Amino acid sequence: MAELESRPANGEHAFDVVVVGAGLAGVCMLHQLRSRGFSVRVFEAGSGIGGTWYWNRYPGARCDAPSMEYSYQFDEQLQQDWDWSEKYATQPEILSYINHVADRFDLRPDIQLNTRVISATFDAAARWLIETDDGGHVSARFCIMATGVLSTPITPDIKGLDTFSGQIHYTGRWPHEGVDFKGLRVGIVGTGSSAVQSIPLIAQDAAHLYVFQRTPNYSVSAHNAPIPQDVREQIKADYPGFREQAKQMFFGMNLPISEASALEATPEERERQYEDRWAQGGFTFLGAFGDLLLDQKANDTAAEFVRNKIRETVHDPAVAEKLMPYSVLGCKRLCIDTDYYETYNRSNVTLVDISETAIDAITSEGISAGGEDYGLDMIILATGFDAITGALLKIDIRGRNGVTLKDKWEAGPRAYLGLAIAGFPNLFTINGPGSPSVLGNNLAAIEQHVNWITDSIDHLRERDIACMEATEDAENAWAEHVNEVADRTLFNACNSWYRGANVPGKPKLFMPYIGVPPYAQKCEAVVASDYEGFVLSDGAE
Ligand code: N01
Repeated sequence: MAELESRPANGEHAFDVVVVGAGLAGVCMLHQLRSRGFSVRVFEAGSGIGGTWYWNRYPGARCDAPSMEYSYQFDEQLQQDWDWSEKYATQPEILSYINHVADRFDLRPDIQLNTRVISATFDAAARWLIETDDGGHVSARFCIMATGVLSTPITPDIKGLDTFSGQIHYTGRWPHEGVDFKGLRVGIVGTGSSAVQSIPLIAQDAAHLYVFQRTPNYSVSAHNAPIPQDVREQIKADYPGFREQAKQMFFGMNLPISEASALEATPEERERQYEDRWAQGGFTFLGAFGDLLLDQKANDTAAEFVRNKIRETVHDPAVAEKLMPYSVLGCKRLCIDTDYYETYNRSNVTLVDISETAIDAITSEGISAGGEDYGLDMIILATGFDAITGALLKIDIRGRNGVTLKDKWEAGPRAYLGLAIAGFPNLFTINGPGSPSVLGNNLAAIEQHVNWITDSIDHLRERDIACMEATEDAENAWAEHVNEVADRTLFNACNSWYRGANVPGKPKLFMPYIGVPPYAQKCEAVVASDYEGFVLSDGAE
């Protein structure tokens, strides 16, 4: 094996690769690199591995992609041996799966927990110098950011937040010991996926639950259930074929999208299709017609169908009306629920509409909104994340000539293929801005990136090339293309976190790439053309 190091290793603190984050991405990255003989150190801020599934322990947390797909595919025996219990796995089950993988492949010795990376600096010798919050320093030829796309919770700017005398919990930083709601008056702020998953379970225990809703979201029933044995066996009989089929699907998961147009269908046919997809549950609803995310009028028909489901489910028409979104269905990530709308029929649940009045303040006693004071013992903030770029920009990343990533991305994030950034050689981002990442099966997207990065680093080693860097031209052209594709759809039609619209001051730019198969083809074409859009060099300035 050719040596990667072009200068003497800096004692035991020099690695071929440093990986930041030990969630699903970091764990997979470590395994793939180590299996090719690279020395790797993974740093993880948490006291355990798992990333999203380590932090988000709120009641009801589970994946919204089917578990038979939301799992690694790099090892056939692993996917044969592991049995998911339900169609959509719970957070504890996913976390135990990640821990199983770490043990099975003996990954823990290369993962340093309780250690946050605070800076990464590209030096004159073409190495990344990594500084950690425990005062540690290591160097590596390559630095891979596996920092997660939804890993930096937002603290909402609400007056008096620090004056509340009861408990405050963030869904994205849930206490490991769990939370007891019994007999408590609980207020939850936010109605995105985290709230939609947790509200039905909190309502079962709390004395009273107040839901503070600024914007209603569309939610589709998961119809979650144990995975029937025959379905499990059928998939396992040809797991690689099942994965391959998913890769050909537009969102990279087995979510068939009809080619038919909602507008050309008769009202009866539309209703039949929507009912059929609704009964299947989950994201499959979005595939009922091919034009739902392309044509406003087509989208309106699906949106009205969901509003009718809300009308049918929620007994109080005034509450039902408040729960109905009138925005474009799907331009914010659809929520997938179990008994969400049904929960508003409980006598111990109150929906507080703050769309017009906002929350005036949090006081020591509770929440004041719309001239009313809601006395509370506990506040839960399900207020979302600084998505896709938040975790990257928390680290002081400096590329060539000391340029910081923060400055480079001042007007909005740009990354070639969502993988690499001009001016930041040998730095890779897993599921970075400009890659499909959250628009589909996030774990399949992770694995595609991990494989591409591993192959690229291996390729550099074989050819004895020190540095790989995206060009600005390629990066700019890709960023334009990402937005052009988004503009052809309805995805830009609302203030979603896909566009950074949920974070005050964040540039509004559509971040994920829409379309898994064309994206994967582009990544393959780049390799086939000897890394078009990259400069491969000896690393000299
Ligand atoms: O966050 P969100 P989330 N006052 O940003 C409200 C993934 N996920 O954690 O819409 C009052 O969707 C905000 O209101 P508005 C999934 O991809 C996956 O729920 O800005 N309200 C909104 O209602 C998901 O899309 C799973 O008006 C305030 C809510 O808080 C993504 O994570 C499970 C406020 C935030 O919703 C994010 O979901 C959970 C304020 N000051 C999450 N500030 C799976 O199933 C914010 N809000 C895998």
